[in-house]
Amino acid sequence: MKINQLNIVVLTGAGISAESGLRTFRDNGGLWEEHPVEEVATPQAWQRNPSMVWGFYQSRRRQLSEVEPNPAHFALSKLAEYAKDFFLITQNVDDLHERSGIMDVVHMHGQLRMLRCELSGKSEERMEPSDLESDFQFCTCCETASRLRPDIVWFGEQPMNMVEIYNKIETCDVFIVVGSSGHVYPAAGLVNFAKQSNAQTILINLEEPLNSFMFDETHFGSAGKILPKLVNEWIEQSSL
Ligand code: BV8
Repeated sequence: MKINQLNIVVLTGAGISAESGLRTFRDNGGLWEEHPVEEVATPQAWQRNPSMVWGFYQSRRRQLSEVEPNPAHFALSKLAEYAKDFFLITQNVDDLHERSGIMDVVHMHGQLRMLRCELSGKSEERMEPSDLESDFQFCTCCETASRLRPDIVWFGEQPMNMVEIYNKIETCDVFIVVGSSGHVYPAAGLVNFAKQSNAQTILINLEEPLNSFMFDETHFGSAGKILPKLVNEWIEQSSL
């Protein structure tokens, strides 16, 4: 695969951050085991019990400073340097792709680093120590400061940047998915769109996801081991 001649789109899920120590959602010991989705990741949960939801996200926001990118993140930032065009979409809300050196990351499910004003809908980066306390935080955009919510796409809410995402997939040559169980739509359906757009589809995942039949090429195992090897092979092939 001569990656220096290819438009590459990558979609990552919680599995790429697993080796950094961030819990996935649906694996054993995953986030949803203790906190069923409907309790902490829906607008209804936020209306019903904002303190519980706020506590769930504040603990994940605080954890960001305790984790580092892993070799899988760095392999993608290396791939970005060699590909003709590289576009990274992540379902993850952590900042590990940015911290591994990738400048433009499209977070289709939002970001832990950002909080969103409930009144104006404006998002602001709020990661100072005082922003991470257990009390609710308030905006700087309204005359009377309004409560901030996590800038996260909850179930039943529309994912972000979907027009840009579909446009990029429509013209890509290769669509790679790393570390996703294929449970959540529309993210899990993007591989179908990539195939309709005649892209080669490649999966790197620990176990077989729900949508594995959609992939032309599959690599099962940990992304931190597989991805660096694959990217180096692709770079070598490009220089031949
Ligand atoms: C939408 C933010 C429409 C939260 C997340 C009823 C009403 C409305 C919608 C629906 C409905 N019924 C169904 C839907 C659609 C729904 C959906 O898909 N539900 C599923 C559960 C059936 N989707 C939505 O609601 C979406 N919105 O449809 O809007 C709309 C349209 C217009 C206008 C208005 C509305 C919104 C979905 C987004 C939800 N938010 N995250 C948070 O993060 O706190 S989803 C959540 O799951 C995470 O973002 C996560 O990224 C995502 C997917 O999970 P994965 O990333 O795949 O993680 P998972 O743990 O599942 O799997 C990890 C994988 O990694 C495993 O396969 C494992 O084997 C692998 N792995 C582990 N370790 C490694 C590894 N691989 C490699 N190496 C390793 N080391």
